[in-house]
Amino acid sequence: MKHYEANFDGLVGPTHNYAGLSYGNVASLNNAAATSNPKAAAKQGLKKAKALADMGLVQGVLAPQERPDLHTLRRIGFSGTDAQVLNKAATQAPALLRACCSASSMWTANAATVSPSADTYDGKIHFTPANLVDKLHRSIEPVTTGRILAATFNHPRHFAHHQHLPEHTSFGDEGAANHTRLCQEYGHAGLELFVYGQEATNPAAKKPKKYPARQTLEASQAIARLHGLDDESCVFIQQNPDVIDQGVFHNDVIAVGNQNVLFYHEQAFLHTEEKLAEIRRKFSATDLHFICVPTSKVSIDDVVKSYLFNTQIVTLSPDEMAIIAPTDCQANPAVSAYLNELITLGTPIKQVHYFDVKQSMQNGGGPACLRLRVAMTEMEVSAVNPHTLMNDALFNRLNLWVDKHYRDRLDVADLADPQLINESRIALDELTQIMKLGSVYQFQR
Ligand code: SUG
Repeated sequence: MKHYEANFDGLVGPTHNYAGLSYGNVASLNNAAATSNPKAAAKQGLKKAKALADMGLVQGVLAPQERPDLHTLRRIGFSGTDAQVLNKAATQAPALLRACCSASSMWTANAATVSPSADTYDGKIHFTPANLVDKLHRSIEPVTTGRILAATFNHPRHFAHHQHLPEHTSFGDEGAANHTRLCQEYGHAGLELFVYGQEATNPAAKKPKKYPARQTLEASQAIARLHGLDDESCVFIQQNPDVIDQGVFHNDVIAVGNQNVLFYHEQAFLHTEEKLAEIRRKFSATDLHFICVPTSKVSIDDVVKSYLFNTQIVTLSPDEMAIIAPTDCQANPAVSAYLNELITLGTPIKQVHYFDVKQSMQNGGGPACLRLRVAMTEMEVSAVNPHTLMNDALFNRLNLWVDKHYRDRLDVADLADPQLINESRIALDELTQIMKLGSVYQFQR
């Protein structure tokens, strides 16, 4: 049977804006209060997704969430009509309103952790939505994320959906952004690498001094248990706390894996040599490529600015992988020189393709943040809701939909505009019909 690694990209929602909500994420803070362009953001994302589908990869789309999140605003005591709720929040608690308006569900690398059927105890693909407790604006995502995942991967024989982990900092979980999987073929059992920022129950363990470590070891271990992964198919690695303090808020900003390739920066992890030895021991095949980028070639500052590691490594044919990079990598002299060299080094990575995803980058989300990877057999692909899979028809339909409903500029002050609620609802109601999702937004009303 054929097997694939599908990418499910988050469709950027109509309220995409720059509110500076993510302490520890340098781009989010630097662009706070800039004017956004939701229409361009959604189209940049669609273009990347379509290009990957055109490369022959299985590509899906995950629907955005409804924002402003009136349900949360009512839950915290704002009452009246929808317009009154918005108005009261805007005047009494503008920071809370901003948190309830983010289009942050676009970064589907944070939607969930996914273990493919080849790795799990029951032969199903397991999904656990990330609780995202570290950031208020993201902590309101997991329930709807779970619904969207269930409406997309909607076949109980093939897909197992778990509830997100308990909503406490001990279980801080940011999903696939801190998880990567090495394997020989996508359909073969793989080695799942869980990278965490801190140990919540061990106050003596190292952790960053300045910025938060969003992922805990306890969360990563809980996911491995839930998904029924055995010890020999997991490696738990601590992220280097010093790089978190320099703006590497998720591991996917400093490392990425695909099949038998692990591409990482020399400063990415703690106890690197020990952990690489564990990977070598547990990864049974011999042709493992550790591609380590030294600081002398690319500094942490350049890593954070360019998102060199927030690239997608995709397999185009058995001996050819490509890197899907943001144009910011091309614009950075050290990084573009490195990438030009990388494709000549004799590793499986032979091509680089650049995409303009600037609207997302300005909030700290590169190409890899915008996608959730799901390794699947041919039969599992055919069990996915077909209306979520990218093709010419869906691409054209979604572009028309964006043209019809999205604004081309949005300032933070515009989040108080009651018209934005109607625009967003009308757009998402139409989208649930296009993607045949059912009532995924119902509880938010
Ligand atoms: O959680 N930015 C997101 C970016 C997520 C990137 N994802 C991965 N690395 N996988 C975050 O920090 C900024 C929103 C704002 O400031 O308006 C934001 O949420």
